[in-house]
Amino acid sequence: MTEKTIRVFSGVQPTGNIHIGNYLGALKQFVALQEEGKCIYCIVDLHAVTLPKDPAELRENILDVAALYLAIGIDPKDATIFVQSDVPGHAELSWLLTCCSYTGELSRMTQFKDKSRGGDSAPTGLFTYPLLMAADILLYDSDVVPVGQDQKQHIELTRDLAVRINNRFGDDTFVVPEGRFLKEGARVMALDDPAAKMSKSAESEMSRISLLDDESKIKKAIMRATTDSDGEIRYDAENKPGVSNLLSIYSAFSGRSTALLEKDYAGQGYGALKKDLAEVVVLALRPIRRQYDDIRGSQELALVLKDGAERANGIAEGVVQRVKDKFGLGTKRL
Ligand code: ATP
Ligand code: LTN
Repeated sequence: MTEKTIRVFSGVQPTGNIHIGNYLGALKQFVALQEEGKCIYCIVDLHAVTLPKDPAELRENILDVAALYLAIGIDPKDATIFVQSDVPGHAELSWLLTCCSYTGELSRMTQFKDKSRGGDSAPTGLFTYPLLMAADILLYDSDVVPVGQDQKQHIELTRDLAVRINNRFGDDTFVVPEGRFLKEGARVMALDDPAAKMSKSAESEMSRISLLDDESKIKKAIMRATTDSDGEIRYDAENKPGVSNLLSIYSAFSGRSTALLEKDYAGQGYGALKKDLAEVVVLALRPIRRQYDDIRGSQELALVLKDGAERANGIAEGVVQRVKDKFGLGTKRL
């Protein structure tokens, strides 16, 4: 086997309801990239508290994400799986990046604009959130960051910060990372409102399919998905967003292109497409659900996270020290 030289990093927030958008946009890539690189997958709990969270629920949600990482096929012997707040370097590096960023560039982040809705009482953590994300990535000298389309702007900011700081302190300060986005699945839309991204926090359960939903719920959400009235199964994201979203999801799960799916379903109605899609999704999620049920209550989970935190800290401490040296901080070098 050839030595894996690229470093892959990504994170998921422990905020419940992990859905097929998270899976198709990000998690599926996490699994595939194990072939290509040394992978580090984080459960970003510090990001989760940008909005108030119930502590007991947060603790459960952290374990849920860890179990899902294992259930989808991330191998903890090879990949590092850990919880962000177990590694102090994230918060430390985040401060240094804060001091190299501008309020203007943070104000332009669309996720901040959407979540704060323009008011001046938006939580400060929501505003500085992208800097913590940049710290997550830069802390591990990451080359590749698999994420959904909605994170593109945050990755660009991370790259801008890395280049800016490298220009000041030298190119050996940070590795400039690249985002990795899939062709199908990078932006899965809500089933009941194809103008909105499928989201963990949407009120309606029918807007999403969570990875742990039971089979009848999966079928119900797909059969009820918003389409249109012209009855033609054709991929046209602009004019037929509902049907196009279903075709994208189908394509991402089956590996069949949307063009081939259009041919398969020529002359058939939306009912047939939805029925088959429900079957495809149920079959794809069934093994994940089974694995998850085995892992979630096991002792293994805590051990994986403890080992992961040690490995992650081993890398992070070195990088934080390197960056502090560049800034002239601390006394380690005296
Ligand atoms: P929310 O849905 O509440 O906005 P989130 O799902 O974006 O939260 P995370 O759990 O951190 O927050 O997301 C994990 C990964 O899933 C990220 O890489 C993100 O880009 C991706 N992702 C999230 N929603 C979608 C979606 N609808 N389609 C594709 N990828 C998505
Ligand atoms: N911001 C991301 C979650 C996230 C992340 C990261 C993704 C936090 N840190 C580092 C990739 C790399 C989100 O909201 N989906």
